[in-house]
Amino acid sequence: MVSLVVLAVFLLWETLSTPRTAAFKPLFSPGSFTHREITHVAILHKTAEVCRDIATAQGQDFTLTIDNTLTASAVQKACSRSPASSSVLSAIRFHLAIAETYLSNAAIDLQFMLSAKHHIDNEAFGEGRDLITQGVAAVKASTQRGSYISARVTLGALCHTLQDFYSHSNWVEMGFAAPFSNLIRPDLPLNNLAGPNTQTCRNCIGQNCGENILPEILQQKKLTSGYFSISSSTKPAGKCSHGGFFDRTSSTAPTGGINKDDISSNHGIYHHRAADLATKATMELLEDIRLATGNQAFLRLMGLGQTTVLAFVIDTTGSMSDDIDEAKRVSFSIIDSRRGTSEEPSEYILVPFNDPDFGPLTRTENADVFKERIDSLSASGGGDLPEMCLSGLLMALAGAPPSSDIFVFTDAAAKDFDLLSTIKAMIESTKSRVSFMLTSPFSFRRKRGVLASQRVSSRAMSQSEMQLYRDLAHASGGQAIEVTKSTLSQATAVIMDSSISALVTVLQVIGSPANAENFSFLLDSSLSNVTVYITGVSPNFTFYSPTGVSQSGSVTDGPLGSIQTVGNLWRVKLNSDIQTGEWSISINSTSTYTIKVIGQSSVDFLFNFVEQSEGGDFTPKDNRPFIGRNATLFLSVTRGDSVTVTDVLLAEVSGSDTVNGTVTSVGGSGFLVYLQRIPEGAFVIHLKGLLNDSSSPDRFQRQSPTHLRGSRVAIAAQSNGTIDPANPFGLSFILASNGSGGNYTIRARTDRSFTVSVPSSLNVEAGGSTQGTVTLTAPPNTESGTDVTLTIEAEDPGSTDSNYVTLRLTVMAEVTDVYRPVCKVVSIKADCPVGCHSASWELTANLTDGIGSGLASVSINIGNGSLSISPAMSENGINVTVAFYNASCCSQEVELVAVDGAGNVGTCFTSIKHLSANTTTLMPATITTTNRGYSVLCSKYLLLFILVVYLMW
Ligand SMILES: *[C@@H]1O[C@H](CO)[C@@H](O)[C@H](O)[C@H]1NC(C)=O
Ligand SMILES: *[C@@H]1O[C@H](CO)[C@@H](O)[C@H](O)[C@H]1NC(C)=O
Ligand SMILES: *[C@@H]1O[C@H](CO)[C@@H](O)[C@H](O)[C@H]1NC(C)=O
Ligand SMILES: *[C@@H]1O[C@H](CO)[C@@H](O)[C@H](O)[C@H]1NC(C)=O
Ligand SMILES: *[C@@H]1O[C@H](CO)[C@@H](O)[C@H](O)[C@H]1NC(C)=O
Ligand SMILES: [Ca+2]
Repeated sequence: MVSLVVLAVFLLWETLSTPRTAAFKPLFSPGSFTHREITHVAILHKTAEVCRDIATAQGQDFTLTIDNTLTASAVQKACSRSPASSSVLSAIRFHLAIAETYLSNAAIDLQFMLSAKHHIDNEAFGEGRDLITQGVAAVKASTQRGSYISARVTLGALCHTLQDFYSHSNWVEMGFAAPFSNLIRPDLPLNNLAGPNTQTCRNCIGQNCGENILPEILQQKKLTSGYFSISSSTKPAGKCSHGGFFDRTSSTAPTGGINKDDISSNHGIYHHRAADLATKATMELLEDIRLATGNQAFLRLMGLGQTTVLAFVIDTTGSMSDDIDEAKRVSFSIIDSRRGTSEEPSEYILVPFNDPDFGPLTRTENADVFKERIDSLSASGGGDLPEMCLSGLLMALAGAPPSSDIFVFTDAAAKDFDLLSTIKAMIESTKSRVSFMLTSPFSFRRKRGVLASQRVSSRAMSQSEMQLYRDLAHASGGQAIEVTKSTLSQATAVIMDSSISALVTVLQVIGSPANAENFSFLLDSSLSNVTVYITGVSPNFTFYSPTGVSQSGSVTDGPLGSIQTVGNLWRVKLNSDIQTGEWSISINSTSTYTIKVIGQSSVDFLFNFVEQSEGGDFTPKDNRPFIGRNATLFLSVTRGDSVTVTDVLLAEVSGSDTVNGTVTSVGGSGFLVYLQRIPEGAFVIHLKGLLNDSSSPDRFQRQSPTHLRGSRVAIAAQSNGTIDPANPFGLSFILASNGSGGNYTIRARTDRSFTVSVPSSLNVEAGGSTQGTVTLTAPPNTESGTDVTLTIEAEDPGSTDSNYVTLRLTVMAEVTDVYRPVCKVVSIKADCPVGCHSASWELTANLTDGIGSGLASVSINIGNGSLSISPAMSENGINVTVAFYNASCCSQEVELVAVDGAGNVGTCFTSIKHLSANTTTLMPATITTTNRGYSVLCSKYLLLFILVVYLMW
C-alpha cells in the first residue's frame, strides 16, 4: 500500500505525463464515449424525464423529445417552469452542476489511478460495489441537507466506478442487455463471481483478441474483470488482463486484455455497448437518488431551479444595529418583491459574526426561514474592536453555491486576518464574488455605552485595515463600498442589482491613480439591464457610445443612462435601449479606482484548468497552475451551440502581460484553450466571440470576475469523500516544487472548525516533491450528510508564493440499514365503469422498514390520486404504516415510494387496467403488483435477516 502511494506520488508529480488507461477516457476521445459524455447524457436524459413527469402530473405539456441528442440548454429550457423568463436563462447553474459532476468523475483517474476498486479492476467487485453503495448513501444524505456541491462531488466519483464496471468486466461479453442492478443494491448478493482460482482468459492471438475470455466463463455467466498493473507483470494464474500499452500484466499469459475503454482497446468492438450500458446504469442510479430525495431536491442537485443566491455575512456587534436593520430591509424587499417570479432567489445564506463567535451558517431554500433568522439578529456586545469577520466569510464561501455574490456588512477591522490566504484560496476555487458594505462612523453611534461623535469613533478603520477588505473584494470581482451608516440604504441597490439571475461580467478593471485611461468594452444584443459601477475618490469619467454620444459622470440623467452616487460608489444604469457595439469610458482619478460592467445575458462561460496526459486526454486541476509553464483551460459556454469563441486571453490585473490562447471546439458547449504560459502576476480571463443567432453575427465579450494566479508550488490531495464521525480521518497530500524549493509552511483548515492536524512545514527540494498527511476529526455528534470544506495550503519560504487544494467532504456515519422498506398491498376496491370520470378506486397498503432505520417518507411517484398515511402496530411488534390511496378511475396506475432513514427506496406499483368493470374488492394475489422486481426479494431477505437475528438471540 505504501509503495502504491509513493508510486502515485511519483506518477502525479514526477511524470505528469503518465497516460491513464484505467478507465473510459475521462473527458475527450474522438469516436469513443468518455466518462464526461456518459455522465452528461445520463443526467440530461434523467433530468428531462423528471421534468416530463412533473409537467404531466400538473397537466402541462412537455414537448421535448427525450433521446441521446438532448442538449443542456434544451433540457434547461424545457424544465423551466416560467417560459416567459426564457430570454434570460439561468442556464449557467445547470451547466455548472453537470460540470461539477463529471469533473469529479474524471478526477478519479488522477486521484485513484492505481486503485483497483475504483475501476473494478482485478475482480474487485465487492470493494467496488461498497464504494458505490456508500457513495449513494452519502449523495442522498447530502442532498437531503441541501449540500448539493458535496453531493455532486460524491456522485461524480461513484459514477466513475459504476461506469467502469461495464468497460472492465465481462458483463457486456456475457451478452447482458441491461445494467447489473445489484451494483447499487447493498442488500443483494454478488453471486457468480469467478473464484480466485478460476481461470478466465486464454492468450489473445492475432484475430482472436476480442474472444480471449474462456467460453465456459461466458456460458456459466461467471463475472470477472481484467487485472491491471503498471509496475508488475504478475497476476493470478489464468486471469484476464485489462490490456493496453501501460498494463504490464497483459504481456504475461494469458496475454491481451478485455477493456472496452475506447474503440481501439483490446475489446474495442464492445465499446459502444459498454458505454450504452454505463449510461443506462447511471440513469438507474439517478432514478434511485430521485426516488429517495424527491423530484424537487433531485432537480436542485442537478442545478435546476437554482437562480440566484442571497448571501449575507453580518457583524452583530454593538454598533451594527443600523446596518442590521438595513440588511433586513433590503433582503425583505428582495424576497417580497420577487416571490413567485423567476427572479426569486433560490437559496439564502446567512452567517453572523462578532467576537469571539461566528456562525452558525444558515443555508435554506425557504425565504421565510431566512427572514426569521435575519430578523432575530441583534447588535450587542463586541469586546475589543476587531471581529471574526473572515471566519464568518469562510463559512459563507464554503456554504454557498459557486459563483455566488456574498455581501459582508461590517464597520470594524478583521481580527482573524491569519485566514486571509485561506479566504483567497476559497475565492479562487468557488469563483464567488465578495462585496463589503463598510460603514464608517461618520454619524453618531454608541460604543461600549459611550456616545462616539463624528470621526472620532474608536471603530474607525485604518486605511490598511480597509485595504484588506478592498483587496479581497477586488480579487473576487466584488466591491468594497464605503459609506456612512446614514447613507448605507442608498448603496444597497448594488445588492438588488446583483441578486437578479443570469448576471454576467463584461469588464472589470482596477485602475491606478492619476493615470488618465480609456477602457473599451463590447455590448451585445443578448445583454439587458447593463449597469456600470465605478468606485474611487472623486474619479472623473465620461462614457462614449458606439455612435459617439457621450455622457460625463457629473450628469445625473443623460442620453446614455442615469447615475447615482453614494460614498465611494458611482452606479450607472445604462438606458434600456442600449446600442450594441464598442463602448468606451475615459477615466481620471487621484486614487485607485475600479470599473465593473455587468448585465443580464444567457451567454456566459465556466472554466477549469485541466491537465493533459500523454495519451491526449484531460483531467481537471482545481488550483493554481505553474507560472511560466503551458496550461490548458476547459471552457463551457452557455448557448455554446449558437456561439463562436474567437479569443480567450489571460490578462494580468496589474501588469501588462497578456497570453492569447488557441481555442479548439470539442463539441456541445465545450472548448479547449491551449495557453503557452501562465503569467507571473494575478490575471483574469477575457472571452470574445460571435453570437450567431441574429442575421449579422454580433460580437460579444465576457470576463471572469475572479482574479486567478499561478504558482511555483503544486499541492494535490486524494480524498474518498466521506468522513466517519467516529474516527479521525487521515488524508495524504503531495507537495511539489517547480521553483527553488525550501521549507514550505503548511496550513489546513475547515469551514466548520473541525479539529485538523497537519505538519507545520514540509521541506521540498528544488523541482522535487514530498508527501504529508492531514488528520481531520469531526465532532462525534456530527449528523450524516454534513458537508465540510477542507483547505490545505502551502506557502514558500519567502511568503511570496502559495498554492492550495480545496476538498469537499461529507460526514457519513457507517450505514447499517441496507434493506429497502417493504410495501404490501392489502386491498383494492375498484369499481370502475367504462366512463371513468365519475368513479374512483382505492388501495390500501402496508409499508414497513422491518427492524431497519424506519420509514422517513411515503409518497406517490406515479398516479395523481391522493394519499393518506397512518401508523399502526403490526402483530409481531414491527412498526407498520398503512397507506390509503384514492384516485379517479381515469388514473389507473399507482406507484408508492417508501424511503427509510438511510435513503433506501422501496416501491410498489399497482395497475387496475386489466380489471373488469364490475370488480370490487380483490385480494392482493390477483393484482398486478410489482415492485420493479425488488420487494419480493426484499421481504424474503428481511425475513431471513429477522430469522438470523432471532436465532442469534
Ligand atoms: C431588466 O430589463 C428588462 C427589460 O429590458 C426589464 O423589464 C426588467 O425590469 C429589468 N430588470 C431589472 C431588475 O432592472
Ligand atoms: C488627470 O488628473 C490629474 C490630477 O488631477 C491631472 O494632473 C491630469 O492632467 C489629468 N489627466 C487628464 C488627461 O485629464
Ligand atoms: C475632475 O474634474 C474637475 C472639474 O470638472 C476638476 O476640478 C478635477 O481636478 C478633476 N479631477 C481629476 C482627478 O481629474
Ligand atoms: C508544454 O510544456 C512542456 C514542457 O514544460 C512540453 O513538454 C510540452 O510539449 C508543451 N506542450 C505543448 C503543447 O507545447
Ligand atoms: C489572438 O490570436 C488570434 C488567432 O491567432 C487572433 O486572431 C487574435 O487577434 C489574437 N487576439 C489578440 C487580442 O491578440
Ligand atoms: Ca431499511
